[in-house]
Amino acid sequence: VHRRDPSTESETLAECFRFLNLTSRSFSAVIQELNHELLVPITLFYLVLRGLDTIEDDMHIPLDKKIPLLRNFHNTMDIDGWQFHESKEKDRELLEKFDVVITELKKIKKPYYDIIKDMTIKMGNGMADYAENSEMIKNGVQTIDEYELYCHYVAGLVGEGLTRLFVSSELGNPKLAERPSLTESMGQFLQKTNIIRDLHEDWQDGRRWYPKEIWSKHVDKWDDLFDPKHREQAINCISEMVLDALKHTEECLFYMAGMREQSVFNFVAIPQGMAIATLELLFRNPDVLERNVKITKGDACQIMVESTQNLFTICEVFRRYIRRIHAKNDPRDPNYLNISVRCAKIEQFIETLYPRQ
Ligand code: PS7
Ligand code: MN
Ligand code: MN
Ligand code: MN
Ligand code: MN
Ligand code: MN
Repeated sequence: VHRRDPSTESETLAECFRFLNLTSRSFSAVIQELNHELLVPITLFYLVLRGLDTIEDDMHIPLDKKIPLLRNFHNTMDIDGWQFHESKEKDRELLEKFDVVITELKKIKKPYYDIIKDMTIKMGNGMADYAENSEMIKNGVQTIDEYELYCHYVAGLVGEGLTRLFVSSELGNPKLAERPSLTESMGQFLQKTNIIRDLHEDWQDGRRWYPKEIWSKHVDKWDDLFDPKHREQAINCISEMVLDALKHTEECLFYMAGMREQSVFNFVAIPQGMAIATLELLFRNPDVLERNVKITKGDACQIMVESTQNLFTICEVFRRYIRRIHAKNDPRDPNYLNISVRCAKIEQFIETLYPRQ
């Protein structure tokens, strides 16, 4: 069943894999272990969305240029030879040589290509809506509903596209396509974890994804979160964000129960395992307010091993980190009770899946 075969790879495809390794910390390894049928389509799906996200993230591109780039990216991905040389982002080399991605996209099966294109239309327009709103109308995301709609555009849609690819290739249970809320939860859980973790980095870049509905309960002004005088309140704000992310865990475990093929299981489970471990690390951690915190290499390796087995072992990963969050919960936190109940419910849910002797 193995996977990449460099001897038959075209030069442009080899270049695509080089970009995958260059631009992705978390996904490059799991993507390259994917079943042969989906290896190239998902690599290209990743690179198209990474290209789109590089434009979204680039604060040096003026809005009147950025918006049409985002909205038209699904057409751009058809234009032979298209390259973009005006980005200052870390991943700009991908855009500077994007023609190799376009060349390879034309070679994949039509159903896979159509799914990628459809998701690119929806994500590009969603990102553009938010870029327009946050710069011109108001300051950042207001409500939890708006926050979740953004997470839908940048991650829920990725999940939808991936699920359609799994089902279309017959590597995923067709029933998954009938349960869109499970897929949505998979994306929401990853994206919320990313947003909670990137708090300081995004603040420095002048972006704000924490919804006002949550942070305003803890501080009066957004910038106060980063003022050491308000450390306690800021930590409680992060707690509430973690609590909100934890509402997706049961549906994520349910989704993973629907996997039918080992390489696809690993591909979906590893990022989820990393996410729950990251949430535990962020929970009540003042470092989040100063820098980008990351789980250790050792923890990452252990999660990698445990997540690449079966539903039981990924449940054990979740159980372990939920217990640690539960144990770290602080009675002085205004959400102490809510967090405690949420953790107990998740522990109970896992317990009913796999009763302990
Ligand atoms: C196609 C594998 C498995 C049902 C580039 C995987 C940014 C967290 O913002 O790079 O740079 O800090 O750390 C991935 C659901 C998406 C959601 C989304 C495409 C899971 C562009 C991943 C990845 C659905 C928008 C990477 C959501 O974080 O972000 C493929 C099932 C890209 C998944 C962005 C974020 C992903 C993300 P940043 P990171
Ligand atoms: Mn982005
Ligand atoms: Mn990004
Ligand atoms: Mn250039
Ligand atoms: Mn981020
Ligand atoms: Mn980041």
